[in-house]
Amino acid sequence: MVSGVTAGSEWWRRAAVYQVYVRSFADGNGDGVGDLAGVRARLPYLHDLGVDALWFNPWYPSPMADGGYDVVDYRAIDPAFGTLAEAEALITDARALGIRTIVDVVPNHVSDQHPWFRAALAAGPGAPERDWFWFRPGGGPDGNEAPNGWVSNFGGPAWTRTKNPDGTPGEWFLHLFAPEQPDLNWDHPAVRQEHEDILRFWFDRGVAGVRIDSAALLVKHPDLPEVDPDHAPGQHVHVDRDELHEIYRSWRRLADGYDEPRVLLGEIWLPDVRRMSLYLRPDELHSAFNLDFLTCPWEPARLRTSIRTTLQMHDDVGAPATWVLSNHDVTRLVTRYGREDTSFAFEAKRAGVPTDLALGRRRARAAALLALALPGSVYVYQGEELGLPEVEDIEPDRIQDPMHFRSGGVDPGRDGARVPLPWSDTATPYGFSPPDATAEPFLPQPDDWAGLTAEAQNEDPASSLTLYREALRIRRTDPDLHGRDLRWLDAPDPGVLAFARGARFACVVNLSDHPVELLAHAEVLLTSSPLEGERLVRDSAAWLRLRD
Ligand code: TEU
Repeated sequence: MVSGVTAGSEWWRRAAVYQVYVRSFADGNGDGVGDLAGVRARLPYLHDLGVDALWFNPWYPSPMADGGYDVVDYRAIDPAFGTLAEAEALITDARALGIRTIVDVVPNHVSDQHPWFRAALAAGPGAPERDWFWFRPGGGPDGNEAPNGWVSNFGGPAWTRTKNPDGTPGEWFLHLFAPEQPDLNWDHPAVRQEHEDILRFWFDRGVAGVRIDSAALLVKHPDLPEVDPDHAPGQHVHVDRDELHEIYRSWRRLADGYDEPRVLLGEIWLPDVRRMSLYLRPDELHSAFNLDFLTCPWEPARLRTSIRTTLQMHDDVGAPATWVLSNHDVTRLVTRYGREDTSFAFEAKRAGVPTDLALGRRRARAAALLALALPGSVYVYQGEELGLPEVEDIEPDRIQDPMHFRSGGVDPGRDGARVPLPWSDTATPYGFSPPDATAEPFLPQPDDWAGLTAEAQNEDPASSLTLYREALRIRRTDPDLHGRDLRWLDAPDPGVLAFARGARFACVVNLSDHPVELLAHAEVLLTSSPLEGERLVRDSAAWLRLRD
């Protein structure tokens, strides 16, 4: 049976990849936490949706100080999620349905409970084990000042002081994220060796590729100097350093050694897209998330520029463009697009901003048709296909995300985009957990999600799920969408984006504040909102078959 799979060794060039945040996807054993049994049971859903691959957020043993991005053992599965045997069965079952698997590797840091970090702490200052990390004495007469002024991505200092084995205050260690996530020292050969072994471990188990977490952060200036805002390109003290490229060249050689070459997908947040494209040269990573598009506001000029720049810079290095509308780190689209400021910026994330969810929902549907019509690969974050909003009223004592705590409670954190999915029924747990569950979902679900369940949407022609399924079907089966081409069309209005693909496919997105006439066409393939006669209403999109 041929399903949502793209044949050939370069499947990743136009794949639709579905992101599974395991903890919140589906709970098979009733403990309120999603698990691999839950995912396996829902494979038919993912197959019907029509995706080519699944990217799993970290599923390894972890104290979950950062939702699994604090890994204790990279070669095992967290017991809350299942076993390695189940992961292997899941990889095999998915592949039998034509769905490939991508796992998340986290090379920048480990959990503070990882055996290496425990050994380094126990060994004390000066021990060789400490060289796997960045331990430094503190400044000031008592050593109680951080070794430098670097700031954590989650807020606050990027350094935490240790206690010596005898209980006295000791050295400090570097963590670009939470203190439970000490940064590894990538200048150390054992660190490099270990990660290549981890890649082989998963590649040998049949995963099709890896998503590389915080891929531009691994290498630090060996002297750990202060950040110089005027640094030369490639010379920032801890972001996007030139030395990174050699690491990824080595990973690429490893990935290319497999009969079906494995794919390297980078999470690279860089404001300079040209610098990002360097990672996508033919002997480095295959692909990277398009975070410029992800953060773009719902504005025609900004989106057009982002699309143009993306296509140009990917063409320059021969890599496929990627299109990402949301992920587990950002505000759900329906909520974001319903606000006055429709861009996404971590620094500006606030709860309680006035939001028009109906408007947001209309725009999110239109954005889906835009993203799914563009050349390259596309990512769908679980729940995006259901049109889920951000959950903004999680009680403080249920919040999990360190971003919330590290900001002193100012930042609402990312839990609102990670609430367990609603599958069926009319009240929590909405089929997320089985009927005999012993615990409630680990994050609370809203009372008003009955209409958003997969079951409620499944056969509704107007639902978000139906729109995604239909768009993914057309994207997969229409040869006009299989090339790398995109031709901008003259739009009837500056607020309209219009482009053609292949011989006769066109996508029109109306971002103006009024309805516009559709382009001349032979057939309307799909629309995100009902047409008004021949007019496309504001904040909506249409896929057309053009005339010969
Ligand atoms: O995110 C990396 C990352 O740098 C941003 O998402 C970060 O949160 C932002 O830049 C804050 O300024 C990845 C994962 O996607 C995220 O979930 C993890 O928390 C993070 O790495 C640490 O592993």
